[in-house]
Amino acid sequence: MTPSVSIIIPTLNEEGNIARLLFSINKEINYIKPEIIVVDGYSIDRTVKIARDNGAKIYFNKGGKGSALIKGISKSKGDIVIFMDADLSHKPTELRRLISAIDSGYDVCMGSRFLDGGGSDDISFVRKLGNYFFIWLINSIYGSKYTDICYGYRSFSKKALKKLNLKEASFGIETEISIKAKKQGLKVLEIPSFERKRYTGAGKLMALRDGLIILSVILKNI
Ligand SMILES: Nc1nc2c(ncn2[C@@H]2O[C@H](COP(=O)(O)OP(=O)(O)OP(=O)(O)O)[C@@H](O)[C@H]2O)c(=O)[nH]1
Ligand SMILES: [Mg+2]
Repeated sequence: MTPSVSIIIPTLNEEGNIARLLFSINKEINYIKPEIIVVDGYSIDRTVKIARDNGAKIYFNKGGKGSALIKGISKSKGDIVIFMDADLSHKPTELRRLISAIDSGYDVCMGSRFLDGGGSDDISFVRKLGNYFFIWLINSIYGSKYTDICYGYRSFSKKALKKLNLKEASFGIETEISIKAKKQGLKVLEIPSFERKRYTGAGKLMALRDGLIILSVILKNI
């Protein structure tokens, strides 16, 4: 049976990216007829109009990327839920693997840029160092074997999302997921993923501010 799939896309001023993304998602997995949920942080550009015109369901949310994803979860109907950025960093050609992992019984499937076959055109030296530090810290504290922590291209079973009961409003949400998934003994699969450079527009993550937030998420979940 074809699984029902919801793709949640948080957006903040992504007018130059969103149509291209929605088109390529459809091209890749049109046969599944995924539910596409865009949760917008009150963009001041044409993101919302373009997303709506291209068939997405639109919701609005104040707060950060994390709270947008949490809102999307509460609205989603699919048995499989996927988080995907709007800036074309996440390749739609990897969607099928994210879906089949959950379909075959995993609770969570996480794209990893640092597994063989993965990579990134989008990560600066400073961010890479920060990522390695956080991966080491989490694996040391929680006894996990993650190869990537802060990357947002992931899929979930609906049941796993309920259990995870996510709370982080910020860019710390991926870290919260990784920690809680390990603590709760969820069945997690990492797959190699290649992160492309954002296609156009400005990134919203600020390395120092968000690095400190991620650190606080790690410490408060101990
Ligand atoms: N709704 C909502 N979406 C957000 C917010 N901040 C970021 N996003 C979206 O979350 C996704 C990831 O944000 P990015 O700015 O691409 O973060 P990043 O990939 O670390 O940064 P770049 O490498 O510069 O692209 C994108 O789809 C953004 O539009 C927010 O406050 N609200
Ligand atoms: Mg990005």
